[in-house]
Amino acid sequence: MEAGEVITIRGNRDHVLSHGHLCPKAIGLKELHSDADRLRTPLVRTHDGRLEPASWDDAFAVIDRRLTAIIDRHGPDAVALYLGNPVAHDFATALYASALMRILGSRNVYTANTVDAMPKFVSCQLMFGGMYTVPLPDIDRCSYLLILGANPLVSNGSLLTAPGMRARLRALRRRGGRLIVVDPNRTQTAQEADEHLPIRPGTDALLLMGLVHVLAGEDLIDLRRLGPYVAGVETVTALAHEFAPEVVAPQCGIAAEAIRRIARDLAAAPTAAVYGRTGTCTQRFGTVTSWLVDVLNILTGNLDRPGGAMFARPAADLRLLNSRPVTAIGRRHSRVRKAPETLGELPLACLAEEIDTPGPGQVKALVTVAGNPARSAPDSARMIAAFDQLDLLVSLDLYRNETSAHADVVLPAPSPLTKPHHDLFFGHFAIRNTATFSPPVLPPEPDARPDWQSLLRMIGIVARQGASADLDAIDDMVAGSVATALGSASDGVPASSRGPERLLDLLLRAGPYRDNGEPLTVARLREYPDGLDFGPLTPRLPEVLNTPSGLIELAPDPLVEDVARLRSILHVPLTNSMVLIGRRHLRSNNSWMHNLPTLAKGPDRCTLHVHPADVARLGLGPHARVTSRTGVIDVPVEVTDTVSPGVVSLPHGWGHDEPEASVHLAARRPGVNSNVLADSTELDPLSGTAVLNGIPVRICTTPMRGEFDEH
Ligand SMILES: Nc1nc2c(c(=O)[nH]1)N[C@H]1C(S)=C(S)[C@@H](COP(=O)(O)OP(=O)(O)OC[C@H]3O[C@@H](n4cnc5c(=O)[nH]c(N)nc54)[C@H](O)[C@@H]3O)O[C@H]1N2
Ligand SMILES: Nc1nc2c(c(=O)[nH]1)N[C@H]1C(S)=C(S)[C@@H](COP(=O)(O)OP(=O)(O)OC[C@H]3O[C@@H](n4cnc5c(=O)[nH]c(N)nc54)[C@H](O)[C@@H]3O)O[C@H]1N2
Ligand SMILES: [Mo]
Repeated sequence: MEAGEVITIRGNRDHVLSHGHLCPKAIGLKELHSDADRLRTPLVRTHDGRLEPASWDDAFAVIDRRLTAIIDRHGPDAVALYLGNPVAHDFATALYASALMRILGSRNVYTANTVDAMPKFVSCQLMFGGMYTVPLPDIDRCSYLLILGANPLVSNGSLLTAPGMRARLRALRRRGGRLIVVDPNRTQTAQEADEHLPIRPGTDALLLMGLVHVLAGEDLIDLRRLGPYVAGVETVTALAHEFAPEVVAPQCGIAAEAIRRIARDLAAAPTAAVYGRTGTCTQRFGTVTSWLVDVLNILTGNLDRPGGAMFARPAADLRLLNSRPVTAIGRRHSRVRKAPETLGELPLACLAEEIDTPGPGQVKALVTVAGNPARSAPDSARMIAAFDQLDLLVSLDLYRNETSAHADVVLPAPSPLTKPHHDLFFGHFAIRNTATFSPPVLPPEPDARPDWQSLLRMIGIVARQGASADLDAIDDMVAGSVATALGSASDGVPASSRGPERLLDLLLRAGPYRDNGEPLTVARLREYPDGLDFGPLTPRLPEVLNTPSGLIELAPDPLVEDVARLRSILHVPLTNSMVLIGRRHLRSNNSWMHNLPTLAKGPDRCTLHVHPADVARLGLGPHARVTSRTGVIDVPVEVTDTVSPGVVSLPHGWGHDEPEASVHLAARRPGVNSNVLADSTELDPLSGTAVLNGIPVRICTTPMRGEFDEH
């Protein structure tokens, strides 16, 4: 900093977790802060249909009037809430958004989970009794790492907070370990590996069943110390019986011999971990695949031991707030297609139809918090059309993006550099137990309000106290409910401070760590700007389990039942139709950060990767037309043999061509919205998660529309 200005952003070498590693997106925060397109004042839609700047009071007066009328007339279910990905990155927004969710009491709660990690959360809920009880590959100590459907070199690790992934994976190989990557794309991570297995999209569950089959058939199962804690081993091995490597190989596109070899290596490795991420989740067998990943960790005795797949012990543990019963799946159903709720929310793929299908219980108002469903949700063309049928759309966002462009009221989020930070959510998924509280770098900008204050005012409105409610009283109520949820783990609500730090304090005090014998608090964390290090992950069984039996459920009924669906694809004849998968880029972040010069520069990113053999076979030119059951797009072709034949890849989050949006730099190279191709009726049934990878498509050559326009 110099004279109140950010000069440069660099990593903190002394930080206990990052050791100075920075993702390029962090460097982008400087440009985000000064981006003229970033919203600095609320916007309200005027009578002639334009979004115009307004005062906070006027914006909330509009929300109060219209939201109250909708709830009065139609009840709380008429109000839907969508929480986007960045909510998980902001402890304050996350805590107040869940309070809003609770107090609103609508069944129409949606989050980015059902286009992301919900399958893993469901499998962990069923197996271990907690959605955040997620095994993490202990990559710094393991000697064999099998990665499926993840590209941590680009994503920086997902449900796996481990800064500096390239160095960690190289260290694994330097110490004699092996890295195997299963991915239809030869990604940057696959290029670092000892072996890359290009799997046919959506068939990982078959491969994993094949591995279980070999472990069982060759007497390689060794639970080690897990024996007393595991139920259902025989059920799982019996299920795997018919999935011999020779049977699954043709469907997966991976040789039976390779499957047998991997099973043997996995069993023989001194320590090993299996890890799967979005490629194993946002596909038709998401939950079964996520489950089988951990079945392998368990059958090889690698769960909960150093070098295997371990559980974090976060300083602030969200599980203390929410010890859901295992039955928290399918208690309610969506109105239109009767899709089951999972872990308190409905599938994002159902939201558009809940808005555009008339009848009792129809969604009339939508509040989006840090999300862009116009680009992130499947069949997003229908989603966008549905926005315009709402009586009220309120968006909390940094930008007038493709979603907030349709809003009636937009509430601007503050620049990240003006916010404090604590990794509340990601503490549950970090490779090492640490805690940091980072105060804001810059003071608040004039007239800026943090998201949590906007949410608090919304809580006041849905609690029928109007736009001028006593916010302190509401905040005390929120803190009281957190303290109550923490139960005996909490010693009550200190009245001295208010706001998100008080909520975080309650969680930290109830957590497992002490500092010099004193409870951990935000004030104490502030004394350690480089973070507090609680050491490497340590074994947590059986104390971490929260299943009714107190055991690890290796064969929960819903998963066992879903194997029937897996069985049904075993002998389906193979076709040579093309399938579409996604792709991420180091200098992009889902649908945003495309407006920042340093991150946006370089070659066009929104291209269709096509294998040379397919280019030749389909006679493709420089542009292709991609058609799915739900949509059509025209996109530039990039010929590359990194992607498997029969598979094409396209990143999501592009298509910055919405006329009402205001992202000027991004709009210069808008790209196309891949999610018009994703079919919102295709879900992983157990988790309600959309199938975003493995979408059947037809591809033909086409001139870009722009080329015609120019002539
Ligand atoms: N086809 C396909 N679709 C996908 C995926 C895929 O791989 N393929 N990936 C899926 C995944 S994993 C995810 S997580 C979702 C993401 O989907 P979403 O969460 O719906 O969308 P994002 O693109 O992350 O947009 C986040 C928005 O939050 C805003 N924002 C950033 N920080 C803040 C803040 O502090 N406060 C507020 N109020 N706003 C903020 C940004 O400006 C941006 O507009 O997309 C999913 N969709
Ligand atoms: N730079 C950057 N970092 C990010 C993000 C970003 O947009 N940009 N997004 C963040 C978010 S929200 C998330 S959720 C994480 C995601 O983190 P990751 O899951 O690590 O990242 P992806 O690139 O989505 O990796 C998914 C991989 O699955 C592969 N795949 C597709 N279909 C299949 C299949 O059927 N089977 C198998 N085995 N593989 C398949 C794809 O080719 C891809 O390489 O990244 C986060 N980090
Ligand atoms: Mo995500």
